[in-house]
Amino acid sequence: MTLSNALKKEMFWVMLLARRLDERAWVLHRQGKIAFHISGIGQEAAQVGAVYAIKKGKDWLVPYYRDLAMLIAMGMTPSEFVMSLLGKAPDPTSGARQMPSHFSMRHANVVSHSAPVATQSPHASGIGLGIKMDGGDAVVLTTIGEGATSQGEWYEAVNFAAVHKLPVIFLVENNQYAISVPQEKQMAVNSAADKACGLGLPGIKVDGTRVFEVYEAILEAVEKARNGEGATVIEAKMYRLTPHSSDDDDRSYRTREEVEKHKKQDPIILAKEALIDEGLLTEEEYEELDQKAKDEVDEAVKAGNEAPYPKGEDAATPVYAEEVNHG
Ligand SMILES: Cc1ncc(C[n+]2csc(CCOP(=O)(O)OP(=O)(O)O)c2C)c(N)n1
Ligand SMILES: [Mg+2]
Repeated sequence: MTLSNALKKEMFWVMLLARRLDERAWVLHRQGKIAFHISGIGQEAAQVGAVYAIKKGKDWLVPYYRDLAMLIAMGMTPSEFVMSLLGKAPDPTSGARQMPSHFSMRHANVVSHSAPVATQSPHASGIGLGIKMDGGDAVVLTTIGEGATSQGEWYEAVNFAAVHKLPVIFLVENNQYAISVPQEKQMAVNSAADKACGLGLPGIKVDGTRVFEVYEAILEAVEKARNGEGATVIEAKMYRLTPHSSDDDDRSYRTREEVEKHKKQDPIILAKEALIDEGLLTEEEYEELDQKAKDEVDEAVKAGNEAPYPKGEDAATPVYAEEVNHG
């Protein structure tokens, strides 16, 4: 399916909104207003391209902590994200019990993950098995960083999906670092996609800075999975443009020159240029969209500031069962 012009512009808008929201989270952290932020800056193209290739609400998404733009594409509002950053009661993920960026949206089939990296991958294969056993035609999209593909859980999950021909797309967001560890110290192959052939699956490589290329690659894998042809591993390569998290100082392990070089491949700039080249966007329209994104983020922060904190006496609800039947 080729994307309509309207959808292309919508995808760009989601990327831009996610970027401005992510940038504001850094500011809130440096102002001492939030405890923690883990950023998706530089990964928006892969995330938004992937979501537009699945059927929202029908298919399943098992994301990881960097997927802010993916969640915005799934319909999470900026204010919902800000609620989780500020630890306010309306946080839809957990009512402020979970760390920010451990996303879930029950009504949209977005499944929460745990903090140990790669534990989401077996969950995705399990959901895929459930779909297959029920005879359904939904698919599961799950994401992971390239570093976490060194974990046993990832191999187990991909192997299981391969053996049972499960409808799962394993999207690896290769941002070239696992905190301070560069890719070449993490794996002996050039791409996480190369690991797929040893497990009997196709391994596809795509430029993760180009939103429409990612969309095409994921769509092909989704159609295969929906047709009963099994799982695919896709590596979208990009660069983590920020430190690992608000608690990391990346000057200790990479040069400013390296980071600046990669800013030329910023997926927002590339998507903007692509739309301008196609005659779908002008510089003036971009400025308007950008202002709209900033205004929406301002509104979200205002709503977050005005929202109440959870009540102390509710802290353990629903973390622990109210009644436990030991019989
Ligand atoms: C099992 C486990 N080991 C270590 C950590 C600490 N940790 C959190 S994120 C991370 C780096 C993961 O890198 P990558 O998979 O490339 O994802 P990225 O953060 O670069 O998106 C590590 C080591 C963890 N959360 N879980
Ligand atoms: Mg990484």
